[in-house]
Amino acid sequence: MLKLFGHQESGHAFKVKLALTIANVEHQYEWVDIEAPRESRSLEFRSHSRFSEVPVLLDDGQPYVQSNSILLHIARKLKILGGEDAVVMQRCAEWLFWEANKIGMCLPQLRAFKKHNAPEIQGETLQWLLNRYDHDVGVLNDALADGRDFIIGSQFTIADCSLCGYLTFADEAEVDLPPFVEAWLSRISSQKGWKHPYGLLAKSPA
Ligand SMILES: N[C@@H](CCC(=O)N[C@@H](CS)C(=O)NCC(=O)O)C(=O)O
Repeated sequence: MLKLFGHQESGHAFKVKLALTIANVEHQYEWVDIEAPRESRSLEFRSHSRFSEVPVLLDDGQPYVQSNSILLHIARKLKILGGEDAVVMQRCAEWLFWEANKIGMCLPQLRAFKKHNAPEIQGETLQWLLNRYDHDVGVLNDALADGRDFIIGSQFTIADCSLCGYLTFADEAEVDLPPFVEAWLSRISSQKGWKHPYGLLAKSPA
């Protein structure tokens, strides 16, 4: 049995929830109050979350942490979303590592700045993040410009789940989406079962 711990504000948790939902994998979901002090979270969550963060996935009681690593586990074990083929899985892993260091290292911070006016993200730091986002989203746009449906090709994979985790919140970060990225996000949101993180990861899912 799978059990996911998450929160609707977390693009990292969204990546995993989206993968499980679109692949129609049965799982339990527990909402974690990530705005509350860490020590107030449930004992089950605390005992399994090595870094005290969501997402955490329990698979038969074994904890898996770090969103992209969880995605690799799900795909490989269940042979879904790219895990059916070793070469596709390798291409997915490359995009997952790229995401963690690129989109995942500017867009969550830009969103935090716009949403919470994060005081540590100002001036030159803010400009650096904006430049970084422009570059990173450009790389993604160029990759999608050949007309492929999803980032690896015609198949929706864990790489799409990872890359869209925070791009789904681009409006809140008040950044632009180039045309091929916007069209790709729209194809993702047309997948059966897709919901915005605010619905999919809510305390009491709609
Ligand atoms: N690198 C981690 C990032 C996870 C993360 O930053 N989680 C945040 C929410 S987006 C969290 O749990 N924050 C609450 C806390 O740190 O107490 C991943 O990919 O899973």
